[in-house]
Formats: sequence, C-alpha cells, structure tokens
Amino acid sequence: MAEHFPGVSKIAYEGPKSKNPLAFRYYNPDEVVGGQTMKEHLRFSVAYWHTFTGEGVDPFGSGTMERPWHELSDPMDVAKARVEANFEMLYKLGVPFFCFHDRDVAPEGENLAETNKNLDVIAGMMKEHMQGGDVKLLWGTANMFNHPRFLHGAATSCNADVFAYGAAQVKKALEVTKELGGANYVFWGGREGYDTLLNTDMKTELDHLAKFLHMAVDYAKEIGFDGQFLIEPKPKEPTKHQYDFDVATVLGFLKTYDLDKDFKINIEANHATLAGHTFQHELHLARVNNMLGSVDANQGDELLGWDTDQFPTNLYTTTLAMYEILKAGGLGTGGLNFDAKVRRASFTPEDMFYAHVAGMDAFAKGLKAAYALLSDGDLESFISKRYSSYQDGIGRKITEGTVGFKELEEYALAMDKPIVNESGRQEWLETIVNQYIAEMS
Ligand code: XLS
Ligand code: NI
Ligand code: NI
Repeated sequence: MAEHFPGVSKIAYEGPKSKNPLAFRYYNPDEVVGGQTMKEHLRFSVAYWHTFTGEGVDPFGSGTMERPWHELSDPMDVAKARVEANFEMLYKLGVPFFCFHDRDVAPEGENLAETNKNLDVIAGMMKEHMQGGDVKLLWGTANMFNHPRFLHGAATSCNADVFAYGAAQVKKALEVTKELGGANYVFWGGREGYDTLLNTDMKTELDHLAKFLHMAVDYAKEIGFDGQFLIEPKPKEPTKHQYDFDVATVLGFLKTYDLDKDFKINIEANHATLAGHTFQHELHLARVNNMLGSVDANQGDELLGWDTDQFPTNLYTTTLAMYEILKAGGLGTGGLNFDAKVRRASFTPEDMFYAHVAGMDAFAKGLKAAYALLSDGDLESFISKRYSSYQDGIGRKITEGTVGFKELEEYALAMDKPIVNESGRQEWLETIVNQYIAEMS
C-alpha cells in the first residue's frame, strides 16, 4: 500500500517545551490522569468528511486543498485512496476512532442499488483495515442534505418519496455501521427545519421526524445493532430554523415523542455558540439530564455568525468542557470527534496533521486542568456552600417538599431581620480557573 503522507512519521509526545509541530506537547496517550489513561479519557476521533472529503470550498471560491488522491480520476479509486489515507493518518496520530457519513466515503451511483454497492465496497475495505482492532468506528450517519432531492429536508420533507428514500438510506447506513462495529449512530438534522413558515406545517414535520426516528430505533432492534443513538443539536444552517435547535429543544422533542430512552445527545461546540450558548452550557444541561452521549470537538469564530468548524485550540473552553465530561463520569460510548476543518488557506497535507495535533493537545491540557480543578474541589466546595441554606431549616423543608405557599408566607411574615445574601464571587472563580490552566496542570 502506498504511503500517502510520507513527510509525516508517527507523532510522539515531546512535552510542553517542544517546538516541533508534528509532536504532542500535552497529549501523552499512556499518561494516567485519575486512574485512566489520556487515551481512554479522550477517545479522539477523526471526522472523515472534513479531513478526507472536504476540498476547502467556500461560497466565494473553489477548493484549495492539495491531497495525494488528486492525481486519480475514477471516483471509486479516489474513494479507496481516501480510505487508505484515513487509516494511515489515524495510525500516525494514534487516534483510535473515526466517523463518517455514507456519502463521504463512497460516491453515488446511477441509482440507489448502485450507490449501496459502492458503499459496500468501501465498507469492506474499511473492515479489513480495522481487523487489528486498534481503530474503531465512533459513529456512522447518513448524509441527507447534500443531494438536490433533499431540498425540502428528508424526514421532514413535504414529499413522501423523499421520506421513503431517506429511510432507505438510513436503513443501509445502520447496516454498515453495525457491520463495522460502530459504537453509536448519529442524527444531525441536515435540512430538517424550515426557511419560512409561509409554506410550512410545523406540526406535521415534527410528527414525521419523530416517526422516522422511531422507525430507525425499531430497525436497529431488528438487526441487533446495539450502538447508542445520538441527536446532534444545531440552531440554524443550512435552514433558518433547525428542529434540533439546542440541547433544551432536543430534550423537549425527545420527551414529547417518547424517544428519550433511545437517544442521547451529541454536542458540538460551534453549534452551541450558534445557539447563543457556551459549549459548557450545552454539556452541562445534557449531563444533568443524563443525556450526554458524545462530542463534536471544534470551535467557532467569536466574530463570525456561522459554523466555521475550526479545530479547537481555546484552552479555557476545552478545560470547562472536560470539567463537565469528568463530572458526567466520562464519555461512555462517545468520544471527542474533531468535526473540524483546516482553514482554506491551510491547504497542505501537513496542515491536516498540525490541526489534529493542535486539537488533541488542547483537550489533553484541558483534561489535566479540569481533573486538577475537580479533584481539588475549589469550585465544587464553593457551589455546595452557595446552596447550603437548603441543607437545614426552611430550605430543607422546601427541598423535601413538606411546605407550600402558606407555610412559606408564615415564615416570611415572621422574618424580623432583612435578608442577607452572599457574593457570587465570579471574578475570583475565573481567576481560579485561569490558575489551574496556567499553573496547576
Ligand atoms: C454539521 C454537523 C455535521 C454532523 C454530522 O454542521 O456538524 O457535520 O456532525 O452530520
Ligand atoms: Ni457535527
Ligand atoms: Ni457543525
């Protein structure tokens, strides 16, 4: 098998002082943090679509990427070269997972049967590469947004033929995900949303979306796929309003349609910020509802209002994200999937590696800082003290549900001194977080 990235050898840990862009500063896979290795905690994954299929296209210009498979012309030859490149890259980075959409990995044929055949060829090749067991599939998914047939959406399309076509596509994607031992299956809404209510029956669309997801759950049971189903919230883009807007919206949708036992949530940092939330907020809300499934590890640009899908390098964000993940007890079957693309001007093959190294280091540093912060308990003890008025007296009665408005009115009328509050100390707490990132990890 030809080497696709001869300029890059296996990336090693060289420590925080290294200036080698093809070495890790913080990610030391076998280093133990709180009883688990970094590799076990972080469960990194490469996103096939950005790294192997993406060409650097933007609304104003064509592709810029230089990739080894560009010398090939037959679409199946290109697809096969990408598979080899994927496994070479995973090996060189020491990344244990990857994930893909059906259409990222294999081209469409003349009809669905031919398209499925192409997918089978590529999946067979992937299966061979995975035989050693070092690399696993984090999740599979179906791309139901790119082809013109999905211009009104897939499960929420006004056209029943499109619903049926999408169902056939997900059926196949589930079979392939099962065949490759995928740990999860992801639904990101794609074009499930609307651009104008003037032509939209929202109730019908939401009912159809729920029906579609129930069918997927039923089919997974039928074929014995026991991976975790995930929904990935995103508020807008490509449609003006996406039905899986944010974690809170998805929780409500899943509960309304009796899907909450079958799904968890895949949280993407850039989608959180598009929804006007921090990444930490989305992780936190999923965690306290036992719905944290997996993470699309990227970041947006604070000054741009769209999904820029950049590699995550902001240590403050990765630290607070890892804090939530540690508090959740880890990622379970999920992982940290780099749903991120190199910038259009970072077009060389080395940039693909520099970018992943940057993301892996940022999360490794975040893990160390978060672990130290959590185990020292600075924030935890502050928070528990902040709510301590609920531990006894009237607070305890409120918590236990033994008082109502009448008893609380009696209590308030009997207060003979003004109420005393304590400071929230936000600035001091922010200093503590900075200290853990800079000094204590
Ligand atoms: C797009 C989404 C997509 C999902 C998988 O914004 O992030 O890439 O992760 O369909
Ligand atoms: Ni994503
Ligand atoms: Ni995204």
